[in-house]
Amino acid sequence: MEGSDAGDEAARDDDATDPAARDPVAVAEAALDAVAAAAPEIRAGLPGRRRYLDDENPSGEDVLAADVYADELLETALGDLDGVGTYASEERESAVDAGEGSVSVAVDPLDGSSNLASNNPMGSIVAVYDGPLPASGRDLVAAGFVLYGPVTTMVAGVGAPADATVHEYLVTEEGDREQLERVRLPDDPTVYGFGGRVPDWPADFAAYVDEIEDELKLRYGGAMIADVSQVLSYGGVFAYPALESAPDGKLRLQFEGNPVAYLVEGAGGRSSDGARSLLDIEATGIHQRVPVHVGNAPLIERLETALDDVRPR
Ligand code: P6P
Repeated sequence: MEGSDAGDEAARDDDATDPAARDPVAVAEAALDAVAAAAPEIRAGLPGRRRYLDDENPSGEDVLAADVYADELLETALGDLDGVGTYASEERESAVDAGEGSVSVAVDPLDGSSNLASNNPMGSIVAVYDGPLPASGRDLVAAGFVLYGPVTTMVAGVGAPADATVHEYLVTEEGDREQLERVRLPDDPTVYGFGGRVPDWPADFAAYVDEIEDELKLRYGGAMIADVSQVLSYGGVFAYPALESAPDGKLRLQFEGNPVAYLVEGAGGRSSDGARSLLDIEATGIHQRVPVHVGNAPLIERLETALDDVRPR
């Protein structure tokens, strides 16, 4: 190896031993900053990428040009960070080696991208795990989502799930995040939103819906993080439940279930697959699906009672 190359290698080794690169929480903060920094460019690229490509993602879903665009921007933004060793995306079959580092980032680059055709809100989700994938939600050291709504905002938390406090941030045109209020679920719930077709709901979930629908207003928009944002703002419950046709539901644990459970639990709510916190589910694969229910604790407790015999405890 020539002198200059040897020097470069030594510099990279120094970077890899940089204390900040060894501290998962510091890497997690940098990852959230990187997603916020990429958000304006992702948002600016949406208008010209509303067409479907002749392709499917690993979950068998049609892929929009915008999905690929957001995924490539986020891989560059996150993969280059010191301390990030693995990048995984809902749009890619397997995780990508991102160099030295114990931290793995898992992203849904454009959650709810089918809303692009109808010009409804969507977002980018990031889960930051301390360790390899697939990972338990208890290995999260940060989670966040950017919401491309009338205003571009981020909801995020850093630290172990049990210690996380969640805040909303304004994402500026320059890609900086300016902290706003701490996010706490209101005590009195107002809204609910449930995915899947009504005839495809198992009888016990349908019975739960009958029980709570007179108490709450229906808010369902087809992008999980936009619907969860409603729950975080107004209180209530969001679910994409187990279906008769899909007993594990639709949403992915690594990219959607774990991060949204981290955020809702950090905001004082609860998550459940019908029997336990999503954060306690054993990770078996990066695209494993899980029934997702998140919201005010009393509503989740009533759900688990209603679904008592569905998922073994
Ligand atoms: P459906 C978006 O495709 C997504 O993964 C979630 O963001 C959303 O909650 C759900 O799927 C919407 O699914 O069946 O209502 O189109």
